[in-house]
Amino acid sequence: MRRINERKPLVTHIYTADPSAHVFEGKIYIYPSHDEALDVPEDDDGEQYQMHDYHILSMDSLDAPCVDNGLAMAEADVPWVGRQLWAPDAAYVNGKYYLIFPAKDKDDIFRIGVAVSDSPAGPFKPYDHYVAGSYSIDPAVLVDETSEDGKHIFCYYGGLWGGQLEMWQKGYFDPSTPRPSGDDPALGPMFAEFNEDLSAFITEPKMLTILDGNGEPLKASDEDRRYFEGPWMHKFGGKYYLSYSTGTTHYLCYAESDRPDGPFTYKGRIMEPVIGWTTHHSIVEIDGEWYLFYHDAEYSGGISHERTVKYTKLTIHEDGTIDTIHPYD
Ligand code: FUB
Repeated sequence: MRRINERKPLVTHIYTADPSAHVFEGKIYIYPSHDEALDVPEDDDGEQYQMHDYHILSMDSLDAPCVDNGLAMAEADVPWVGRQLWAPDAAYVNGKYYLIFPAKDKDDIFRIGVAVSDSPAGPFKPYDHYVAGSYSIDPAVLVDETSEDGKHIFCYYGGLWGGQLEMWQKGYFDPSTPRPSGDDPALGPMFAEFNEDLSAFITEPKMLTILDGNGEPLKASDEDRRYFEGPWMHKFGGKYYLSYSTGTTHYLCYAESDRPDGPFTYKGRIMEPVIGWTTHHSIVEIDGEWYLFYHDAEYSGGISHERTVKYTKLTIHEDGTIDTIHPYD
């Protein structure tokens, strides 16, 4: 039996995508990107994703209406930003709420920025600089308060193609860098630890490895399993579960590790492809049950950059394995 809001667009007055869901102050808050119905030709660099601001959504419960809390932060508020506010996440640390977002700087290079608020709904005031040493897209933050050595604020990020991750393989930004292919090891998401006010990384960013069942790194040609974009991290039974989109093959997959920085071992598929090119999600525990927040382009009739966010129940078994969701069954 499905809940009344389950697998339905949570709001339709604006297009929303890339939902990062959290429970803050007893409510469900969703931090999406804000798609715009612009007539921009689609390309592999994601020019069709011209997003200019963020609106935070919230629900009193999974069965309550979803509320748009209005403008939370706009491109013009951020001194270092040139364009394209893509998929954000949020975190609560020491009494403050943080919006962690990717955007292109004035040189058209994706960086990661942070903005602060006293309220989970914003408005968010951005730091005047991007996080030094950050690049690429799709930050996801785990505030890990249950690790053996105290609290950590981990950031996972990175995306291929328009997300520019391949362009940093030499250690500096070079747009002509060839993409890994064939038997080359696949690129993985980036990992770094934030300081307490999320104004800087306190570790050198490093790329995470995802292994197959034989302990070999996934290959670039393994497009059904290799990382593309949209990382998320949840902890379950003391283990770390990295989930992500495979991009070109449109799956949401997951991999497991005993450590936050891997190596991770590929475990399986969380969701079959949705309508639209992109798939991007978050996983959150609400009242003792697990839910997947995701988006698709069903409401817009399949227009890839006119997406709406949805949620559905996720079944996680005691050993951490996750049942695959068929989104339109
Ligand atoms: O929303 C813009 C981009 O599309 C995101 O950063 C990717 O994860 C994909 O969903």
